[in-house]
This record gives sequence, C-alpha cells and structure tokens, in this order.
Amino acid sequence: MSEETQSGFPKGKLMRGKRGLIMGVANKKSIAWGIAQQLHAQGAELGFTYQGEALEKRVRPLAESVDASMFMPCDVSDDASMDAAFATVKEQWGELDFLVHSIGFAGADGLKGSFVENVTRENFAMTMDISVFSFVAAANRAAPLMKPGSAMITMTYLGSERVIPNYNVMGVAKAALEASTRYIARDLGPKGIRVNAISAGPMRTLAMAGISGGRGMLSTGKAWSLLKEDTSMEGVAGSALWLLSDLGRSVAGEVVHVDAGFHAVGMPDEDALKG
Ligand code: NAD
Ligand code: 0WE
Repeated sequence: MSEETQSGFPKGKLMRGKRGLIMGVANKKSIAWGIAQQLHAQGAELGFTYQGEALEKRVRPLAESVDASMFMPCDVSDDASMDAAFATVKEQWGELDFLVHSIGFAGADGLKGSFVENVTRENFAMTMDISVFSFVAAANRAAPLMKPGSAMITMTYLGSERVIPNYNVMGVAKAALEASTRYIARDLGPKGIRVNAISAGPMRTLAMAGISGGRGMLSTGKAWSLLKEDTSMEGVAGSALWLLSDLGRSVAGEVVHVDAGFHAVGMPDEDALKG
C-alpha cells in the first residue's frame, strides 16, 4: 500500500529534485492547489505566485503547508509584476524545472447571453490579455531558466472547441490559449522543454461559483460523461503530474482532456436525455 500525505495524494518520488512555480492558487478549491499538493506529495519543491494583496492571507497558509520556498505576488496583467516574480525565481533558484499556469478571467458581461451582442472591445482584449497572453509572457520568462527535461502546463476547457452556453468570450480565449500552447511548444521544443494543456471538465472552484446554470452544467456533465461522474481534482492533478514529470517524455503541444470522457460523446445515453 502506498503511504498517503495529509492531502490524500499518495506519496512518491516522481518529482524529487524538481523545482517549479505554481501560478493561480486563489483558495483551497483552486485547480492549481490540487496540482500543487500532488506535486508536493511526489517530492517537488514549490514556489507560488498569487494575484495580489487581497489573496495573500488565503494563499499563504496553503503555501506554508507544502513547505513552499517562494511566495510572491504576480499580477499577470502587469509586465513589471511579471518581471519581478521571475527575477525572484532567478535569484533564489537560478533554475526552474516546471511551470503551472492556472489563470483565467473574463468580465461578467462576457460570460452571459449573447456573445456577439454582449462582448465589448475592452472585455475581449482584457480576457485575452489575462487568460492567454499571460501564459505566453510567463513561458517567455520561464524558458531561459529551464534546462532540457523541463515542462509547462496550462489549464483549458472544452468551450474552446465547441459552443457551451454562456462560456462565450472565455471559449474564444481558450481556443487562443490552446493554439498558443502549440506555438510555445514549437519554440521551446528544441530546448527540450515540453509544453502542454489540460482540458478539465467543470469543477467546483471560485471561477465556477458565480456562473448562472453552473449547477445544471455539473449534473448534465455527469449524466452525459462516459464515466458517469464529475471530473475529480485527483484526476486533473494526476495528469498534471504525468505531464510535468519524466513520465510525460515525448508529449508536447498536446491538449489532454480530463473530463470523465465528456468530450468524446456525440449523443448522450437515453437516460441522460430523460434526466
Ligand atoms: P480559481 O478562481 O481558483 O483560479 C483562477 C486564478 O486566476 C485565481 O487564482 C486568480 O487569482 C487568478 N487570476 C485572475 N486574474 C489574475 C491576474 N490578473 N493576475 C494573476 N492571477 C490572476 O479557478 P480555477 O477553476 O482553479 O481556474 C484555474 C484555471 O482552470 C483557469 O484557467 C480556468 O479557466 C481553468 N479551468 C477551470 C475549470 C473549472 O470548471 N473550474 C475547468 C477547466 C479549466
Ligand atoms: O474557465 C472557467 C471559468 C473562467 C471564468 C469564470 C469567471 C466567473 C466570475 C473566467 N472569468 C470569470 N469572471 C467572473 O467574473 N471554467 C471552465 C468554468 C466555467 O465557467 C463558465 C462555464 C464553466 C464550465 C462560464 C459559463 C459557462 C460555463
């Protein structure tokens, strides 16, 4: 039997000797936090960035609980803030073995009703800046610190490939994020740096909380899925571990669906339509 850590993630050595930066923990429900616990349980040394002042209080105890050796603010919409965060990584570690980008945001008007009518120029640009360019900007700063065998991941959602009610401008941003993943992977591939994305099914996080019809989406998602279950944090974190560890060798430019098989369904079972 495998020993378990306090977090419930089984202990192992897959990330022993590796150091990485986790961007996007807001609270204990954050996908980035699930991934961080998994990587910690496998021996990784972690650094965290948080969005700003308001989140410090919430994120600090989490970072401390996994013995984080770096903890700093980073607002991805601000170049100086990004520069400062990666300068600290360079100073304190010199090298970086992995990067987790788990950041996305759209103004509320961009996430409801008619996409074509509701999205404004400002909303579109801001969503793309925070949800897409931030990964490009982080990758560009992380790459010089990475040696062959290093890896990066970002988080995406099926709304990039197919229309999901209300996901709207975020779906457009996720399509650009997935394309960016492939182009970054092309640029960094020759340096031995692997870049991939995880397309997670709906999860009960802060980003999901304020969504109209969010609960219905979770229950429909479960009924339509191949596994007849919600997407689990363990599953998402497990795939992150695979992609960021040496188990992920030869995988680059990939978008991995971790969604209980929902993405593969063209027509649901009859009981799902009735329910
Ligand atoms: P979350 O709210 O816990 O995480 C989103 C993070 O983005 C927060 O930590 C927030 O502080 C950060 N952020 C937003 N604007 C920022 C800025 N300007 N600078 C720095 N950080 C900023 O929610 P989550 O569900 O864990 O989302 C993480 C990622 O996973 C997002 O990219 C989201 O689109 C993606 N995703 C979520 C789901 C889901 O159902 N929850 C499914 C698939 C993909
Ligand atoms: O990527 C996401 C969530 C992204 C998100 C959520 C919010 C809510 C609060 C980005 N920006 C904001 N801005 C806010 O003001 N997911 C994959 C979860 C999600 O969000 C949806 C979904 C799903 C699934 C929004 C509409 C429809 C479905």
